[in-house]
Amino acid sequence: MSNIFNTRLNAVTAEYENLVTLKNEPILPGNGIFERYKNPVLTAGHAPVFWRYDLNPQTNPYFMERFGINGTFNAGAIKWNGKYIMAVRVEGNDRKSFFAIAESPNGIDNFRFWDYPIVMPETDNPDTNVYDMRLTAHQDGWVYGVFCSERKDPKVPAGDLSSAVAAAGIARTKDLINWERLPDLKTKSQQRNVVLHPEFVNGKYALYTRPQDGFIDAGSGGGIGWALIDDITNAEVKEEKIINFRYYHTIKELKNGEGPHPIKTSKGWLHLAHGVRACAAGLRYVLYLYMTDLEQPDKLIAEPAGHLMAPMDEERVGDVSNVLFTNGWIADDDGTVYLYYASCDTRMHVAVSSVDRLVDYCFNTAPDGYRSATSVQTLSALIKKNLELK
Ligand code: M1P
Repeated sequence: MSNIFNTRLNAVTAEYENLVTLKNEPILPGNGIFERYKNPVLTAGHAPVFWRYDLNPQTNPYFMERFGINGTFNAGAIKWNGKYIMAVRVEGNDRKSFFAIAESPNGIDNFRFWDYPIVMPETDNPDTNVYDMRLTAHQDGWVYGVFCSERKDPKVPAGDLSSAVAAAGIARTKDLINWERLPDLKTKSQQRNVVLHPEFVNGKYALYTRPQDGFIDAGSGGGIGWALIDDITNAEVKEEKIINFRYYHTIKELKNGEGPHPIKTSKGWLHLAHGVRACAAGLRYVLYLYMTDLEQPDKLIAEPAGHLMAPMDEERVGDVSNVLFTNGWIADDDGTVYLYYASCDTRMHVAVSSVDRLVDYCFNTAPDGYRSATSVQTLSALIKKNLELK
């Protein structure tokens, strides 16, 4: 083996091991609603050395990278055999995304990828790109992965190499390794951010949807939708209604989308979503919470004003700036919630809270009054209450 091969192999391996074994710690005191953690939980550097390099000195004498990883983000999440699992959107330098499982013993650090990425079967109309998988351990016994399947728009002129069509791909598994691909969701509009509710509703599968006019524009799609599905093996949206609307001059003015499937609590279903608005710097993606009724998951019962989390510090920097996006969280049996979120389509982070704290936040943070004057009323009432304590 050449010197250069050995030197680089050792240095790259040491760098990888240092990164994946880095202990994480909460950033305190935080806002009391959740604690962010200091280090990202997954980065491109967490991709195993044997994914990125040919380890044979005969065929890679300079120990050069052979398969570049650009980002690890927008991960679904699930607790599986006592481990904290993310189904990560891994994006190669070639811009193609694929899914890979990363596992941690404690949910906050030491995430390591399983050896192989997920081999997601294709349909008769192969996807160009797949991403943003939501995992749902459904009442029917399967674990479903619902994700965005992107293909070139066949209807545009030949010179248009950007227009695309987004649809919801559906697959299911019993072991997170072998996946059965089901037909894509049939729907009148394009769809992204489609999420399977974990329980049957009126004996049917239930989906959170996000109807959109175009690949990027939500347009006339009014927000997060809801649809009951007769047959998940041939899923079709026959009726769709909006359950979480977009509003003018809010954090979700331009578009929104369900995050992971909601958590069932004694006070209702706890939902995590993203909201998007436009500004001079481009699109700004933030995370927000809302709650729906336990018996009627399509009925909104609480929604605090504004964002739960917005990009801060180095979370602002990455391939697509000013973006926080989430499609995975885990609620442990003791009520601890691990909220996994991506920054700037680049890396994954974790914030930790509890079901009780997040529900308290939802019911005790004032809803949006949609006017400056109503915000002043909310603030003044809090100030008065506090000053009267003195
Ligand atoms: O680049 C930000 C996000 O943009 C899209 O999300 P949405 O359609 O909800 O705005 C998706 O491409 C998502 O993957 C990406 O993180």
